Amino acid sequence: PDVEILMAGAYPQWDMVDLEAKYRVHRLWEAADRQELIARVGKDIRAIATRGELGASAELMKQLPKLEIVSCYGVGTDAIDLSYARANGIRVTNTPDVLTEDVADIAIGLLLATARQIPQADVFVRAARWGNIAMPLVTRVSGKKVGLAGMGRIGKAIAKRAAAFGCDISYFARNEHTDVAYAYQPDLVALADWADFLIVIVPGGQTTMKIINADVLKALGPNGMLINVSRGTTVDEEALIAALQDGTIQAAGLDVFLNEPKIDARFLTLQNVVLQPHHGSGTVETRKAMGQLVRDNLAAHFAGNPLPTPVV
Ligand code: 8YV
Repeated sequence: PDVEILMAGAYPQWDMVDLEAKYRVHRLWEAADRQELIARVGKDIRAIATRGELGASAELMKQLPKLEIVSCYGVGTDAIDLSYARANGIRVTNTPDVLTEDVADIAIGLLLATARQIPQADVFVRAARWGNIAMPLVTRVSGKKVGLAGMGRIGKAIAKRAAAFGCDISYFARNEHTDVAYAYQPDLVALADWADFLIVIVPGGQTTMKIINADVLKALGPNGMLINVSRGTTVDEEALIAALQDGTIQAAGLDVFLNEPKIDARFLTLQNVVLQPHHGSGTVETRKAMGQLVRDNLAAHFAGNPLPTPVV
């Protein structure tokens, strides 16, 4: 293999085998000294294979003078400096569609787990409390009001599932979506005030930074629950932790956090949160399709063919 690629984070073995057969792969995450690796091989790197949460900074791309493409294993490209890529003629690809159903599944799974306290009930049984004390009564999901912050591909898939539970659905987004019949609510505080459950599935990045703030949480209220399957950056975590501690909201189900995987330790002490290790797309089926799409984009690029899923 003569094309050199830099990988920002690990992919499953089936992708590594294929990538290593086709390219000279440099594993940034395994380097004892990343700067030394970049200094040594950076001048020959023509592609970065990254992951949604790792992205590619301008600082990294600047050190790769022959960089042509950044292929992201993930749909969210908020951690990739797209304006730097655009300005420097670097192509960017992502993995849309293939993960939509799984992320929508985990959103509903987290909603059910949080409201019905499934993890807590599991602990209750394992700790042999059953029969000695009563399991606390929990909160119904079916027929409730679901507020969605975000109505993109994944938002629509979540809404479809929530509708099957007989829930009323209203959504916040930058613009009204004319292809859905759900009620548009351009005011996020008003949406939170209306909703029993607020599910966050907006893209990450500057425009959605901390949009779930103290005002939104206050409006969601003491019976309200927050589900986040987007990015840690969309939530003001200080405000969320305070709201969970003092009962401003009832509970939260979270798949994403700031500083993953070294998340704020206070989350681990809270009984009213259900935690997931950023695993919305983490099924064998979806991860195989994501890896295939990353490999297809790289192969198309180096063959001079149109990219299957370009972002830039
Ligand atoms: C991650 C994601 O990329 O698609 C996204 O935007 O956040 C995820 O699918 C996944 O954890 C792989 O790194």
